[in-house]
This record gives sequence, structure tokens and C-alpha cells, in this order.
Amino acid sequence: RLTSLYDALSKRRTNGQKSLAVLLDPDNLDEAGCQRLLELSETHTVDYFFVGGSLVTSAHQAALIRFIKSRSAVPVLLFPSHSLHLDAQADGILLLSLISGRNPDFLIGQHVIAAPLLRASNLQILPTGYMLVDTGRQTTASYISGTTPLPYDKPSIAACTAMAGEQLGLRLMYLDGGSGAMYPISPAMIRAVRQAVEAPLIVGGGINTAEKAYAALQAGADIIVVGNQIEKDPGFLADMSRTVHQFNQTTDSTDF
Ligand code: 1GP
Repeated sequence: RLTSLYDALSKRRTNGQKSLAVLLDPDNLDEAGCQRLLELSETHTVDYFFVGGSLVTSAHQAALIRFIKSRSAVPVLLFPSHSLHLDAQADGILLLSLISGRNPDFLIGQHVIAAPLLRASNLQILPTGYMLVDTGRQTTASYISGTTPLPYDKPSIAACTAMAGEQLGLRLMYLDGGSGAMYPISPAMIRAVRQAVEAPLIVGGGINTAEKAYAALQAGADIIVVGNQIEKDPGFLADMSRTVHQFNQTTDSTDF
């Protein structure tokens, strides 16, 4: 089923409108921290909250989503690493197939387990080609998934991977350097993927300055994801919101 969330994303992509997603990791956020971010998101536009992480050790995820949904209209998308992390309170799910890796469990196995639960829920499904990229050190995502990330300096492998994902029917692409990456994905790789597929492109991992966000947007990212830096400094949410949404006002969308 194609969904209103996907339609909105796709429309934004066609219009060259960029979006900001704030990644909330249930392990790293308490209620006061969440409240602060929700207040900031009232004055500084946040387009999506992604909720999840490669390793969720706490039982806070359900409470966190309930808290957000009771106080904010920003769509909540699950960013799960495991079928156990489903939660029907969210608006939608990035149904990730880890196409950079060769571990069948994360390509299709978890999805088989999740399928009946997803069907019974009202979650909007966003089929997403998920590509982990080597950004200098082993990330939790790559360790937990038991996969080798894409080489940092091989944009053409990323482009062909995304192309194959799109041909298989995946509707979004996500290039991820992993949470707390030492450096973000290169603009060259973002550009290569952008040129290879039509699908809206999500980029995250190690974006901790406005300049890095701007470079990713300019290279063709449609959605920027920021987690760690906002956890460290909630005020960074305002900088990111300004960077992403000013980009929309100052750039000719036909460039992309
Ligand atoms: C990781 O793309 C996200 O999956 C966000 O990364 O925490 O480094 O911002 P950061």
C-alpha cells in the first residue's frame, strides 16, 4: 500500500523541498530531554521524528512514542533494527532492507516476521533501501547487522546498489554513515546516488555542523537526519532547522 506519508515525501522531492528528520534514540533520551526537543520543534520546523537505534537496550521506546504523539503533530517514523521494535503508536515505519549488506536476515528475514504484525497495524509502510557506509570506524549498525558497509570512496558501488534497490521496488533510499560517524557521507557519493535513482534520498550519520548539512543537501539529499549532535546540544535543532528550511527558500529546485 502506498501511503500519504510517502506521497508527501515524493511530492517534496519533486518540488526540491528538503526536510529535517531528528533521530530520537530511546536509550539516550529521558522525558525532560524529549520535552525540550518538542518545545524547540514548535518554533523550529522539524519534518519527521525518527525513533529507533541499532541497539535498543531500554524499554522506553513505547513510552517515548506515546509522549511525542500526545504533544506533537510531527509525524513519527519507526527506524527499527529488529522486528521486535515495531510499535503501532507511530505514524509509519521505514521498512529497511539493508541492501549494502549480504545478511539475509536484514534483507528479508526480519521482514517476514514483521509482515503479519504490520498488516494488522495502521502503520504506513515506507519501503526503504538502507545503505550503511564506512565512515572510519565500525558502527553499532554494522556490527549488529554483521555486514560490511559500502566503501566510503566508491560512489559507483553506492549508485548501483541504490539502482538495484529501486528496481526491486524500494521507494526511499537511506545513506547512513552510522550514528556518531567520524565524518559524514561524501557529497560525491550522495551525488552519485541522487543521479542513479528517482527515489527520495535520506542521508544521515555524523552531521554535526550546519556546513556538513548544507553540503549533503547541495549534493542531493532530500532528508537530513541528525541524532547525536542534537542529543549533545538540543539548541543544534534550531541551527539544523534553519539550514534545511532556508535552503528551500534560497535554492532553485530545478538544480536537483
Ligand atoms: C544514524 O543517520 C543517523 O542512523 C543519525 O546519525 O546520530 O550521527 O546524527 P547521527
